[in-house]
Amino acid sequence: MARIDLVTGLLDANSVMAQRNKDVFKENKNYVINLMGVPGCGKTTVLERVIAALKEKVTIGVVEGDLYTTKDAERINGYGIATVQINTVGECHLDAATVGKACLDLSLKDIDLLVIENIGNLVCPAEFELGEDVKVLVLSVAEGNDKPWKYPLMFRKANIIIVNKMDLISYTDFDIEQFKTDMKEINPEAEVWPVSARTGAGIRELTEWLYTRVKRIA
Ligand SMILES: Nc1nc2c(ncn2[C@@H]2O[C@H](COP(=O)(O)OP(=O)(O)O)[C@@H](O)[C@H]2O)c(=O)[nH]1
Ligand SMILES: [Mg+2]
Repeated sequence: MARIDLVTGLLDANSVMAQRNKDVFKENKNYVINLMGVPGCGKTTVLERVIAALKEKVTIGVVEGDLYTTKDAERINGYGIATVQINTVGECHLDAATVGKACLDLSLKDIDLLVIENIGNLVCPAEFELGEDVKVLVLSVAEGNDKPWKYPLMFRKANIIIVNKMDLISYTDFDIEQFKTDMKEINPEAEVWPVSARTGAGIRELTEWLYTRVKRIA
């Protein structure tokens, strides 16, 4: 019983901070993505593709969540993008207060698109709002068709699901049509974008969609 109260309290406190972040993002006209998915699904690689496609058109900022290292932030910095690193030191998700604090190191008023790469995990990040406009989940074809059913909260909360590593699909038993059918049941509102961050297939459609969204509020 005590554990349940503690968890509820934590989530309530997080919601207050998430709303505060939302207000700040709105004031600064930032379109904010919470980028989620398991370790290795391709979050950073997809982000690199998006940056390469959009960095001349919109100003991008990135918050990189990682357990211990700065490896992803170094990759993103290589593109000349303002990046802040959060090391959670074992925590399996980012929370709104930590993100709000990290954003103090970014010039939000100059940023159109802010991407927050969350900790690789299909469980906890789904529960913690960060003040984002959109939750983007990356699922790679190597993860299997059972994942929406095994992690329903994440798949219910995601607004966009990027099915990545389509270049590898013939080596797996992943069935994209079955996935779309499952998603119609679990979360019919979610948009499904099959891409390969390796070959670039599907990336143009994704970035065009994103560009329209960013422009709408910038
Ligand atoms: N074949 C293939 N490999 C990919 C693709 N996207 C990412 N990878 C590889 O998957 C690994 C993990 O990618 P990364 O972006 O670091 O994943 P993250 O942990 O989710 O950020 C790296 O070796 C990438 O080169 C893809 O579309 N196809
Ligand atoms: Mg990464």
